[in-house]
Amino acid sequence: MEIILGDITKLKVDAIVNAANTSLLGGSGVDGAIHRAAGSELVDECRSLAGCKVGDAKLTKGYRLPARFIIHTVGPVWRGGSHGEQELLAQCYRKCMQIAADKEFDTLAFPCISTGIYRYPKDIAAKLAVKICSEQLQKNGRPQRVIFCCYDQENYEIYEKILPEYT
Ligand code: AR6
Repeated sequence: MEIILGDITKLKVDAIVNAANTSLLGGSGVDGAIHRAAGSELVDECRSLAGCKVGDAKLTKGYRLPARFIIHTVGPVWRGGSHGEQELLAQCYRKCMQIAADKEFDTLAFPCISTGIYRYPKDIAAKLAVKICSEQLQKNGRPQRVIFCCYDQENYEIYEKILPEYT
């Protein structure tokens, strides 16, 4: 597991994860950036998927992205922490890791799901992300590289503190 500070749409990996909404038809934040960079064929494929539930994940091709595939997942909106947010965010990470293992991807990059527009506290989200990915790696032995792609310095510093506990 490693951390990168930067734009996930630039990463040449087997798959990047998109922090989408239940429509899967695009939005702002990282979702908007991914749709812009991948091109309009992406939304055509997304339309055929009939949406995605919170905590679930669905795979598409990467189109014009350097990444070969995109795993679209829908994180929970933070509503104080007592509305099942932890379990739903855990499910997002678990499902994405499981798809990557099933598809035999070597490299997978995550954004900090739910920590933007969906307002999930960054430190709680990061601890959960690293814990779940570590559990999945122990279970499946792959993907070989899991990248936490932080777009802001604050998230990067949070991950820098947490990751050594797991590696
Ligand atoms: N590369 C990596 N991370 C990014 C990028 C990028 N290019 N752009 C933003 N981030 P958000 P959410 C970070 O709001 O909270 C959309 O409209 C950002 O700094 O993109 O899960 C969807 O359609 C933050 O740390 O996703 C949904 O409606 C993280 O990505 C809703 O937003 C997630 O922020 C999902 O909200």
